[in-house]
Amino acid sequence: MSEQYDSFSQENRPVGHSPASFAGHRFIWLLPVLVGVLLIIAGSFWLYQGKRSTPKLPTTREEVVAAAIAEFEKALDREPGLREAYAGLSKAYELKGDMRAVESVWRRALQTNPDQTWPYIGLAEFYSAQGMNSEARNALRQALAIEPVSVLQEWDADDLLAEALGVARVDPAAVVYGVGQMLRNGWMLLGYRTDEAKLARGESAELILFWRAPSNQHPDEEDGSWRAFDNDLWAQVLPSARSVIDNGDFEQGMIDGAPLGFSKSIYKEDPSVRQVRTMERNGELTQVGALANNEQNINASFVSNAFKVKQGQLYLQGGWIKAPQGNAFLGYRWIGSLPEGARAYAYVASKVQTEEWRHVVGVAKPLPGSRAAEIWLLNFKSAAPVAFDDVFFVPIGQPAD
Ligand SMILES: [Ca+2]
Repeated sequence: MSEQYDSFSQENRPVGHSPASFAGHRFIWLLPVLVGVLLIIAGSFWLYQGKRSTPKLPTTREEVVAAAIAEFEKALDREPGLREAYAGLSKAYELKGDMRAVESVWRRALQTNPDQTWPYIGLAEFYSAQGMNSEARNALRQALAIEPVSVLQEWDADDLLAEALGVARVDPAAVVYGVGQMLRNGWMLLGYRTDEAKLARGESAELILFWRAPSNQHPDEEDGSWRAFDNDLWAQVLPSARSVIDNGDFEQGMIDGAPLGFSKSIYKEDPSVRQVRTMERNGELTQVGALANNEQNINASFVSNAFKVKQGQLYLQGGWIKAPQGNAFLGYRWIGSLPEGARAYAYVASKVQTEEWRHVVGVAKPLPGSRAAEIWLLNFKSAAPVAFDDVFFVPIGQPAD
């Protein structure tokens, strides 16, 4: 029975920079812009309504704010889940100087959207701006328990995460990536937090995975790495995860005409197509594996040295791809006594074409009978170059069979 998770091509937005400080939400600059626009819209709507009913137009700032409040209230009557309307309404009350009303706007958002993180984040922002840091932390703590990935991406809530996990601290260099991959056993990998550069270099790194369990299910083996949150949410803490491939960051360059660790290919391309180049990625120069396809070589690959795999173990595979015109694949092939007719290879990202560097990731589960595996990086049916960097393949145990 084939149990591969290759049908979920993950195309995650990279979060390659640190979250904003606790007091400074990363997207805080968006709010005045958003509110400005909303005030104009609300104002125009009010003007339009006003022209029909009464010639009196809002002229003073107080009148415009009052009109905006009325419009946002109307919008919320119709759509109580409208995050932007709460943001606009809270800003309008702030302009009015009514801070108690701002707080109650977010309390209302909470009541009508109890399973969402954004009302807690709105509340945390408000408290934080008021210097009410313990209230802000409480709100964030609750948001973390609902869905930690987006909260950790938007806020520097590392200390709250450490507290929730019962550890002294979490790796400050780690970054949070969203995944959202549902496995066949019903467990969903929401995302993870790690220092991928370390993994790609072959060093061990802290890896924290966030899972949503099927209703009321627990991990099969609740060893010390699993922490239960509310809402069937589980965090899996691997203090020293390690990638099983060499030179996933391509920094060790070429050896005998191929990138170290990627001596093989599944195609017969001219060797000159397989290169290590220096390119810019996330603002830094770095060495990358390039498959410089051309009209004579439309299929090319980097195949890693084979490595052992274990049954009962899932693997997290990820990497970065740049393929402005190419057709890039990132995947793996299982090796061993595989079931009759099973397809040995699969991809966590297929047919990727991307102008900018794109982060891709997915979970792989060894086929029954597989004892080893190799990484496949392909540029398939394309006459244009593609590049790969920070490729990793990390054993992560498994929540359940
Ligand atoms: Ca590199």
